[in-house]
Amino acid sequence: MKKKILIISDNVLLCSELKKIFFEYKHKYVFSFSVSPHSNVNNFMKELNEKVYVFNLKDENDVQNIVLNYNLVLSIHCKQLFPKELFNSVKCINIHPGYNPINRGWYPQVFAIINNREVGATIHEIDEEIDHGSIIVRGLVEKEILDTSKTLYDKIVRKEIELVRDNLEIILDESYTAFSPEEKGYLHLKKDFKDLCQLDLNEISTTFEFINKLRALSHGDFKNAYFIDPVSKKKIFVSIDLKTEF
Ligand code: 0FX
Repeated sequence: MKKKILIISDNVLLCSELKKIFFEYKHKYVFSFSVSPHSNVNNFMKELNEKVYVFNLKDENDVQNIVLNYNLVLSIHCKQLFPKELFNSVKCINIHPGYNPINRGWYPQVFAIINNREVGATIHEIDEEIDHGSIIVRGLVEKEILDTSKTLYDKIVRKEIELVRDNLEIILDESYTAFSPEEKGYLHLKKDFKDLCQLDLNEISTTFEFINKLRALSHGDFKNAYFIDPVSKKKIFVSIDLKTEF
């Protein structure tokens, strides 16, 4: 009998990139795709051209369904927390867009720019703490002065795809040797990102710190950094565009 792998995701683009790699192993494994209740399942089905299930990991029946029907769960930027009833019964592996344990949690590249920390991608086993379980493989990406959140994120996603491509066989047959993170590291939550977005017009910092904050909060068309106009009281959104001479 072929081993049954469940992919659970909230990131349709990455899921569709990784599907091509997963399907190279179709002769040995059965892959099923699923999303969280807050993702648009129709969008996933259209993009993946596959049946896509919806699993609510807060629902005991859904968790039992996964436990009974799958041999391995792969989380691809799944925004739900995994309950212990799930990861204690089935091996659950997470693909994280940060270098554990340095950049655990929300939008790792944002905090890596702000705090000038190394950043990359990690594939790890899921345990009771966020982005904390034993590390299967991880890799760094180069963070440069010209990077914004967007350009650094794109490098991280490329690293995630590379790590999956190079290690999928040992992940699927669970023949890898995982190791514990060296320390607790740093964990950032969604709230930390939201707090960062409001710029205080009276805050005093160096220009370098301010440029770094704007780089960290500039991500394509997303309206992240803002200040409140003292006159109109409206939010005014700010982002930065960096170029070299040549
Ligand atoms: O799927 P994902 O790339 O990752 C996020 C977390 O960063 C990650 O730690 C967690 N494991 C995963 C489940 O969720 O997030 P996203 O697709 O919502 O956003 C991608 C990038 O876009 C993000 O790193 C920063 C940027 N972004 C996104 C939103 C929604 C913004 O700059 N502003 C935003 O409002």
